[in-house]
Amino acid sequence: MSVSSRTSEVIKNYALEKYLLELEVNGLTVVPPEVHGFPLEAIDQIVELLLDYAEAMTGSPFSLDQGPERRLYFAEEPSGLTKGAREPGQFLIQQLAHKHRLFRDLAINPVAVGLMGCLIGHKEVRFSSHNSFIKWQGSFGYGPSLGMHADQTAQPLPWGRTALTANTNWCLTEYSNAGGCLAYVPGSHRYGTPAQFPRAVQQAVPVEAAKGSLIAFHGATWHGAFPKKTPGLRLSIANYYRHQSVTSQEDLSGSFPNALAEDCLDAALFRTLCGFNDIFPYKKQSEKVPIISS
Ligand SMILES: O=C(O)CCC(=O)C(=O)O
Ligand SMILES: [Fe+2]
Repeated sequence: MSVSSRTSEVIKNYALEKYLLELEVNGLTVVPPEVHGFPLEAIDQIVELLLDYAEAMTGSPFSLDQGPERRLYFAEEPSGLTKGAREPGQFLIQQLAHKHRLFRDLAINPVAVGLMGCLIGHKEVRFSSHNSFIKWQGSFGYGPSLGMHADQTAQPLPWGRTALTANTNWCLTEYSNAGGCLAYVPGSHRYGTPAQFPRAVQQAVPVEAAKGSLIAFHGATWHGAFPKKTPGLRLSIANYYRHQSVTSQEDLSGSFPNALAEDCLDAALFRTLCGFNDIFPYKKQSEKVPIISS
């Protein structure tokens, strides 16, 4: 079955019309666990895995209630959203699909992929990256800008109606304003521009959501996050998707191991979303060569 026909079935089977309407109007929607169907027990397992990776990567034990047990610092100036942060309040665990089957199963959750397909195009949607945000208490966060941005900002203007990238944030812990949840500007995907200041901060609203929720948003939607004022961890996974014509953040089409792609709930879909079947970028002569006829 093609990704396209699979997707329209998913919309019908999971009754996603309400969430599609929110994406259309607001540029973001929150899908509760009972709708997306990814089991909460699997979310709990994922949390345990991430706490273990966080300890292995930093050397500090991490707990949901306390955050990192030891004081951490960046040996080098961080880049991206955390650039200029006075002290680290979060870090990213990258390349999750390499690490455990559960992360691959999450990335191909039919509701997540269906919604991404509606924004980007069912045939054109591909993986871009699979990252976890490990965030703990800190009054600064992303600073006064709240780190507001649109994910597809690297793409040249004018942006059209079709999303060039789109994102899912899986809330592995409860999302609250004081707990440092995602911030976004409703309807900003229609402005068709990178985030503008101070408007992006003035109009930002919190995305509060229960543990296990799936937040889906358009690549043009202005978003960031509030500082985490409460103790403990805010854990999320950002499974980020792209239009086939946009470069991926992680090199999945060229170097993701085939054997791992086979080991998930839907290997054909996983391979398609990696871009294994795409003609570009080719890695050897792809056009036929004429030979001398006898
Ligand atoms: O939760 C956050 O800190 C921001 C997430 C974000 O910007 C993203 O997933 O693109
Ligand atoms: Fe983002």
